[in-house]
Amino acid sequence: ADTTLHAAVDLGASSGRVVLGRIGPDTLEFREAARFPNGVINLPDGLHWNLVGLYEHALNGLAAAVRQAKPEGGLASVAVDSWAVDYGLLASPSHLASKAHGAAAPKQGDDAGSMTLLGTPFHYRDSRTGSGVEAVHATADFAELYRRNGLQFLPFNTLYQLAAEPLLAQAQKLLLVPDLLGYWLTGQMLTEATNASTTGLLDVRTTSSGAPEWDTDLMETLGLSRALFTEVAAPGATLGWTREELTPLLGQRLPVTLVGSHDTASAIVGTPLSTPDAAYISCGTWGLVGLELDEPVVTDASREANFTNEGGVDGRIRFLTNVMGTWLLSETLRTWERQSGKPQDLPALLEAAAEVPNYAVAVFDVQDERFVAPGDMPARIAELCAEQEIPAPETKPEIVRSIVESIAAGFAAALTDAARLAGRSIDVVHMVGGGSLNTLLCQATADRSGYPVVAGPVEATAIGNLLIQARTAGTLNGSLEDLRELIIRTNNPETYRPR
Ligand code: LFR
Repeated sequence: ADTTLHAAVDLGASSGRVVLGRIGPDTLEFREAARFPNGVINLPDGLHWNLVGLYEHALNGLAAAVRQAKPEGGLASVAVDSWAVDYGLLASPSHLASKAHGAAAPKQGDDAGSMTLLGTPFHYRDSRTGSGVEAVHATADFAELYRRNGLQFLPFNTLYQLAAEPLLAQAQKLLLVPDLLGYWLTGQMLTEATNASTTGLLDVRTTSSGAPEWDTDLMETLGLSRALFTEVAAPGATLGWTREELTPLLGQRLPVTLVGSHDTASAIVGTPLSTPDAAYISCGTWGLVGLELDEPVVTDASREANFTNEGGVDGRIRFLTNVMGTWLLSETLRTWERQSGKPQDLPALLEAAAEVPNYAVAVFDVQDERFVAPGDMPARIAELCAEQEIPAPETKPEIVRSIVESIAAGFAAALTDAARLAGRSIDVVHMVGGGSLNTLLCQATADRSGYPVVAGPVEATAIGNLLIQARTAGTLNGSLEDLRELIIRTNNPETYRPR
């Protein structure tokens, strides 16, 4: 057959899914084999993720995908992607014992097959990162860091988290979230390149080379041991086979391959960029707004505008900035749910929001830091509006409309910046991810930016994950443009024209 079946494990901040896809030169079909909730876990020492729970859901989802694929020829591979920057720390039992007894550290390579997860990994929205920022900037200021790693300032970039990490002294290895799941699946440790680029510890000059490298000098400056990190491997590499111990559950051993394991990297692979001047907005919890470039832009202007040069698949550069996405809306709904004890109907609220007259719409700065932590967003919006002396939205539809318009205003400003900083023009904007279903947001983004907005696919991340798996399996070949051709041929997008 000229098609193969693959399973994408795609973990987002508010939900995870296992997507089963059939891919071939003329085929791009997919369906959800499993979906499960994810979110912030509030513990006495801060905000965390339940990664072991996610692993369990992923395993059960993979088992379902294996069962569904069996009569159709079986799964050719699986791959994991997730949000960026967060990590688990690991150590072998003998390493921990020697630390506890004050003995000499064991030899390198000790028990690499059976390392223990230390503690409960933190959520990037945890506020401990504040002290990490101060500590890092006291050693290397932001301008120096930007020159080396090309990353926008986000208080939760991995290097800041590590400066505030209570378990660092005990750790032997650090694995980013998708790599940690990959380790639990296969027993093998690698750091996938696109996600590694979000740590702040990769040398930006190597990002577009196809062979990204850690910045070991920066690690040394920051007091981080190179031994804490594994080798960096590019998408398309094979991580390994699922562990024998998982076969009773999975039914067979499966090859686990590396794709763009940073969800945004996979989302951009899965974006049907239709012209050389196309821009993108990958809109889920965050709105990642920018351009795909061949070379990084590490200028004073790009640093001041807080644009990042993250690594894409095939050495592409994701030149983008993080804008507030649907987080503001979902936290607002959560607040109302808590207050009223009743579930909130988002489609009905969006419909009512569309009828709100312009004079009742407040456009506020969605990038304000107070929106990062979970909590009562309507109250924070009212507070911000009062400070800026703009009338605050009052009714639920007014609040929803103001949030949508304010996010769209943030998107429009970021698009203008992207074009200016990269010295390019933009002729079309592709909106992908969950936000592309929000017609009010798509239209507002077209209106406020002046560019046509082409919406979809919703599942760009899972598609990007599946396409790179299929290319690795030899079912597809060619450049990202060739892969995107397949999406363009099989996808039927909605276009929003600026009014
Ligand atoms: C989107 C995303 C962004 C990253 C943020 C935190 O899901 O991966 O690209 O900045 O989450 O990891």
